[in-house]
Amino acid sequence: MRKTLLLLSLLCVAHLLHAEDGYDLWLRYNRIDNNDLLISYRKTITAIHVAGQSPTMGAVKKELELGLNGLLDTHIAVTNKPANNTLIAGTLEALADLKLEDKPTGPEGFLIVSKVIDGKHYTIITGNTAAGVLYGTFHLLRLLQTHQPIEKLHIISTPRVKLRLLNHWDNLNRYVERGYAGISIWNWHTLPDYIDDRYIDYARANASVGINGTVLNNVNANATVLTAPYLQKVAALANVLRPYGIRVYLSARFSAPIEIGRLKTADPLNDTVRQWWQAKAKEIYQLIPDFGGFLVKANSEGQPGPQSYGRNHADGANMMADAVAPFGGIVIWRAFVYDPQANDRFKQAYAEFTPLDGKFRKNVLVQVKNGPIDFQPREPFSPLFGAMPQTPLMMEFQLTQEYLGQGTHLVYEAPLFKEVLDADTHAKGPNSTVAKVIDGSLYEHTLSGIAGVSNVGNERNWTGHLFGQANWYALGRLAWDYNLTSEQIATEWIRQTFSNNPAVVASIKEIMLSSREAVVNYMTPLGLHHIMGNGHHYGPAPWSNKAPRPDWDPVYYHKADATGIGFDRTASGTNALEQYQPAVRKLYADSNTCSDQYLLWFHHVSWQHKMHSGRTLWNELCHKYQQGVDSVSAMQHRWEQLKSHIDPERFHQVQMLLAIQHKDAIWWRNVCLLYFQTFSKMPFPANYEKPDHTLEYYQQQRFPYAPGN
Ligand code: BDP
Repeated sequence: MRKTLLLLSLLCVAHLLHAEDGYDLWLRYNRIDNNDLLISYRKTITAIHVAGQSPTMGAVKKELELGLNGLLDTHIAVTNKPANNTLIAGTLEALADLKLEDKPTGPEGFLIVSKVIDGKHYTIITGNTAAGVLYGTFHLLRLLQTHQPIEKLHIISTPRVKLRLLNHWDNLNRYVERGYAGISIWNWHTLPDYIDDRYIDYARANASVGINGTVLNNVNANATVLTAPYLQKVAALANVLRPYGIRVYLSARFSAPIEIGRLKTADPLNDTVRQWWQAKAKEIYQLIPDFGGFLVKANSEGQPGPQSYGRNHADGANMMADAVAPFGGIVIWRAFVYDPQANDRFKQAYAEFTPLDGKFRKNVLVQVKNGPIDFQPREPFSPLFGAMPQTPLMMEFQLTQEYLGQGTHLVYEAPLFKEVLDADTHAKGPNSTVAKVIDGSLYEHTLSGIAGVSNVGNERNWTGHLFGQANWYALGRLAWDYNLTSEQIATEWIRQTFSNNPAVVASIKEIMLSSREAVVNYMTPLGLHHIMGNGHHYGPAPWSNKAPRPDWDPVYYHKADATGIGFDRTASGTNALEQYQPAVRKLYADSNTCSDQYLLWFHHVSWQHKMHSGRTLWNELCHKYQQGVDSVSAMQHRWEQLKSHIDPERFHQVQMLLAIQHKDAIWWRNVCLLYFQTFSKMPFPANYEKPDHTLEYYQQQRFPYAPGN
């Protein structure tokens, strides 16, 4: 007895030590801390019955046991024969005897239903496939974690978007490009023999939010990943992820036939090159029968591509698409291209890709970043959305916060994602939202996809900043159902990650929901963009004008001078606006009616320009920068109030990071206003906090080892 007690208390201590370092993400499964609810849950579910034996059903069983034993803090029996109050999980086929009237839809959809059969109460989770059952399982666990009633369930859910992917920008040496959470979680050196538990937990986390694919390596790809020894490693990861409904994809380097195939060319119309890719695809599918396909960055930022051979993106994409088509694979071809010769980077992707609409194979998706430039705190939607009716376009969001304060700023990105998805392209009249382009419904495409550039690394809490987890979470949830609101998603995440206490939920929600506008305001208000430091992209450097190419320089984007500030993209400027439908153009074309948010995206306006608030542009700029700083102070204040409600480790981490964020917000404000003042020559408004340094001081700051560069 004493021995058991000792063991138990040791286990408890171990549990406490590791309990709240963030590793468990939103899958903490701690005992329900509301007694009435706990009692009612325990009554509703007294046993688990899992029908079927596949690896995925094994994952279902494991998760149900882990989740329910933890949440209900009791031992839940796993039975072969369902008795009263059993939770039954199985595919529709396996549960045929139950004769359910309602059916889940699609290959990944699920049905959760409370049913009385022959006088026995059951909670049933079913899907057309085991993957559906898995998604239903996580949904049910989420209901418990967020303290929802479960006695009378009737939930039918189907994902709106087919491919819900993470894109890892992870190099084979484990360096993560734009990674702020340690090194890559993929330990290529010890693969395929060593399977880190983290791989499984990564799979669980993704499955819990419906993410069903992962591109393992950086878009700036190394061809080595396509060599036989590395494919063995990829196959080992595929085996771990498969039970969780996750397929692996690889970024493919276009010149791989030269680099690892010893060919003289990578010309997509060359027969030997085509055969090389076909053979490579065959080799991959022999190892990984459900391999997802290739992601390709071509002719962009120095990457090789079809244009090097006088061919176009469709020629390149189609060659690879033909190679994977016999095996059911797809090619995701990125539209992130720009040209230093062009007068406006904004226009390049549209210019290169719209003429190719209709020329891509059926198994090609073109992946477009949310905005026309590059993951800025706020961008208008990319004009490509709605402009390529015959091509399925996939959305690329960036979870890793390259331009949003990197690893140290708390920025909840769901409002950014939603803003883009909800934007109306007017491509087929009103209500042709970006979301409808992406889910394929606007143009009746069967392929559809959303990708998030991963923010995951090997740091204990996965994302470096604890709140980065919320962005990973939000991507999955929105790809599953983009009609969820940012607030709903935040609420779910907070309840699972921190607490169900209404006051805690409300406070953290305030912090999260205000954070995106805060970062816009203290970095790039009123439509400013791309004014950060070159290379590492950390911190402000609006004066920069010496990058190897002009379109990497902040001065290219803000165009501040004695007359005013902003990029004229109207007919009197580069006319990028022309790439939008007339109804969208109308929103932005007139500097007097264009919303403040996008003003400097589309107009060069005078420092005296009268804003909607009645202030001059200069004063509004000062006001917005200050507002950004104030919002961060408010976030800090709210967090401080939560001290007694959050475990010390996570509380302190976030507290310290918020202090950095506050310091950085002040830095951004001071630098930008001091610098722009050299053009506006206007005084700071009376109540303005005086900068603590001169512009020269700020200009001399260097960050040689800023991460992720
Ligand atoms: C830019 C990043 C660069 C990426 C590139 C891309 O700075 O590291 O390689 O995007 O998306 O934002 O290809």
